[in-house]
Amino acid sequence: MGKKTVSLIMLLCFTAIGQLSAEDGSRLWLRFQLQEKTNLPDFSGIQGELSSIALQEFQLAWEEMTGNSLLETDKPTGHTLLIGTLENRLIRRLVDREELHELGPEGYILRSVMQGKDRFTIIASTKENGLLYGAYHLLRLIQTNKYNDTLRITERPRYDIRILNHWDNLNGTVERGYAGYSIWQWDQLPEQISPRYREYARANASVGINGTVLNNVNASPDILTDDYLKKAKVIADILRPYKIKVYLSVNFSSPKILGGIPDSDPLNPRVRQWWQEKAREIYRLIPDFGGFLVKANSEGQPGPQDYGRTHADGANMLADALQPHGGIVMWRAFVYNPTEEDRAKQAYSEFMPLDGQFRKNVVIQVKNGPVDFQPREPFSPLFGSMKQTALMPELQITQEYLGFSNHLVYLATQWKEFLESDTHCNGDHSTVAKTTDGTLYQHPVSAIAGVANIGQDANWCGHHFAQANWYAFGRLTWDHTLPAEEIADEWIRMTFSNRDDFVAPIKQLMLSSWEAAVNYMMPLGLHHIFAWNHHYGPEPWCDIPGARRDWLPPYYHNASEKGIGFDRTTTGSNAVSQYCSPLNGQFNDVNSCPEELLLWFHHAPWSHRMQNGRTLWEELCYRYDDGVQQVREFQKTWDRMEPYLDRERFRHVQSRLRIQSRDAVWWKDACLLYFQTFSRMSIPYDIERPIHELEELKQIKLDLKHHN
Ligand code: GCW
Repeated sequence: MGKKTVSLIMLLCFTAIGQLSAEDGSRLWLRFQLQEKTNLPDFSGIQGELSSIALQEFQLAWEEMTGNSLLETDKPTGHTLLIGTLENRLIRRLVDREELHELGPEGYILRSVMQGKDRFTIIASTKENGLLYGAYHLLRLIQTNKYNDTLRITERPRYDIRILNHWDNLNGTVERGYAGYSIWQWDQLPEQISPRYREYARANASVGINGTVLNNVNASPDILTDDYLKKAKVIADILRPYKIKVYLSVNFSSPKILGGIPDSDPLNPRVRQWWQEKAREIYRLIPDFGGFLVKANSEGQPGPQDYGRTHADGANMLADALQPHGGIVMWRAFVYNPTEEDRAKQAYSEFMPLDGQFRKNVVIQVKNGPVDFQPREPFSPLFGSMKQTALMPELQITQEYLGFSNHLVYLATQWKEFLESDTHCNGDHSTVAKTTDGTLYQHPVSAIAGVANIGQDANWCGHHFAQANWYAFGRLTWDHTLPAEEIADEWIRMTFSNRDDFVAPIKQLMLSSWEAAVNYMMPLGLHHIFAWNHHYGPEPWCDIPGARRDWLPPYYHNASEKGIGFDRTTTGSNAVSQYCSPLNGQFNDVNSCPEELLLWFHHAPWSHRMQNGRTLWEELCYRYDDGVQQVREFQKTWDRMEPYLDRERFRHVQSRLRIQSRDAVWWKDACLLYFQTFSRMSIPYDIERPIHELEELKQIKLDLKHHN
C-alpha cells in the first residue's frame, strides 16, 4: 500500500469518527478539521520561541488538521514557519525593526519571504501578544482556504481595549442571558476549574478580544470580598497567557456595605482610602488587573448622586485608587430618571456638562443608541460631542431585544451602521468609530465593549448563529473597517463549510437577517414596544398602572388617531438639538429624516406620504409583512442546505427558524391589529391576513368602543 493510500484511509476513518461524534457547536469557529495535505501549506518545520503561546496554539491546531505536530527545527529546511519577536536573530534579519515597532505590542507582520533557497512564512511582532494574534490570523487563512505563498499582511488593532461585559450574577444566573447559566462557576472556584475557561480564552484571543468583565453591572458588593477575589484570580491566571485581562463590575456602595463605613460618599476620605486599599489588595492577587466597570445612579444602583456628588466625582475617586497600578475606570452613561424629560435625551443632559472633568484613566461607556439596545436606534448624540473625555461604545451581543437565542440575527450589519454613522461633530466623516478609536480625538486609551451572549449551553450562545455575533464583535473591535460580509464569510467557512454553494446563500441570509428582524418587530424607527419586563414578544398596548411611563410602549409609539411616533423635533422633546449640524436639521425635518428613523424623531400622521408614494400606514403594513416573508425565505434557504451539513446543527437551526417564523407572524399580527385600532385604515389586500385576534386586543377594542 502506498503512502498516499494509507493517508487517505486514515483521513476517511477520521472523517467517519468526526461524523459520529456530535456536532454540538462546542468548538465554535475553532474547528480544525483533519484534511488532505494538499489543502494545507507545505510547511516542513516550525521555528521560533518554542514556549510561546502562539507557537503552542498553532501546533495544537496543526495536529488537529494533520494528525501530526509540525517538526520543530532551528535550521531552515524547505518551507519554515517562523514565529518570533525581535529577540529572534532570524526575525531581526528578515523583518524591518522600525516597521514592527510602529505596529505596537499587539500588531504583527504575517509575510512570505524567500531567503536564498529557503522559504519562510513569518509571524513577527514586538511582543507575544502580536504573535498570538498573528498565529490565529494564519490559522484563519488556512481554515478559509485563503492561505497562499505571497502573504504581505500587516495588522494592528483599532481599539486598545476590546472587551466583553458579562452580565453574570454570582449565583450563576445571567441577566439577559439566553444560553444557560454563567460559564463562571463561582461556587466551585477556586478549587475546581472548568475546562471551558481555557476554551473561552482561546476563542476570544482568536478574534482579538483582550479583556473581560466577569460580573454583572448590576453588581453584587460580594465580588470585592476576599473569597471572590481569590476566585477571580484563578480565572485571571487562566486567561493571562491568552492576553486577556480581567476587570470587575463594582457596586458603588461597597465601602458602606463591606467596609462598615457610614456612607460611600466619594469625597469622604475614609471612603477614598477604602477603595485605595481594595485596589492594592486586588493588584496583589491579580497584578495585571484591568480595572472597574461601574453602573451608578442608574436603574436603582447606588452612585455619587446619593451624596449630592457628580458622576465625575465618583469616577475620579475610583480612577485615583486604580491609577498607581495602571488600572482604568469604565463609567457607564446609561442613565435615565423618572422625569418628564424625554428618556432619549437624559444621558447627554447629564454627561455633556461634565466633559473635561474626568481623570485620564476614566472612559465613559456609552450604549450605541440613546435609549437601550433597540432593534434600530440612531447613534447616541454623546458620540462626537463629548470631545475632552474618552468615550467607549457599548454594543449588545446578547439579543435582549432581538428574539433572544431563538432568532437568527447577524449583528455585524447593525454595528457597522452605528460605527460608520457620521456624527459631523468634527467636520464631515467624523464617524462614531473615528471619534472613539483615537483617530479624531486623542485620549490615553481607546476602548469598545460588547455585552456577552455566552453561557453554559454546549454551543455557548444558545443559537448556533449567535456565535457569529461573538465572532463579529471581536473582529470589528480589532478592525471596524472590515465589511460585515467579509466577517460573515470567514465565520461560515470556519464554522460550517468552505463550499461555495453553502457559503453564498448563507451569507446572504445572515446579511439580511438584521433588517428582517427590524421589519417584523419595529420598522421605521419604532422602538420599545415590548412587554416591559421580558423584552421578547410584542406588547404595544402594554400599560401597567403605577409603572414608570418610560418603561411602557405607549410612551414610545404614541399611537393615536392622529398618527404614530415620538416627536423629538424642536417643537417636540427637542432631542434633535443634541446632534451636531447638519444632522440636527436633517432629523428635524420630516422630509429629510431618514425613513428608517422616521418614527424615532417624528409623530407622523397615518396618511404621511413615504418616498415610494405609499402612506405611512401602508408602509408599516408592508414592512411588517416583508419581515415575515423574509424569515420564510430563510427557512427555505436553510432547508436546501441539508446535504451540506451535519444532522445536529441542521435540525437545531431548522427548529429555531420555525420559532422565528412563528414569532414574526405574532409581531406582525399584534402590531398591525393594535395600530389599526387607531389608524382605522384597512390592511392592504395583498398582505397576509392576521391569523388570530389576540385576547388583549379584543379587550382594547372593547375599551375603545366604550370610550368613544
Ligand atoms: O437593557 C437594560 C436591561 C437591563 C440592564 C440595563 C443596563 C444590566 O434590560 O437588564 O441591566 O439595560 O444596561 O444596565
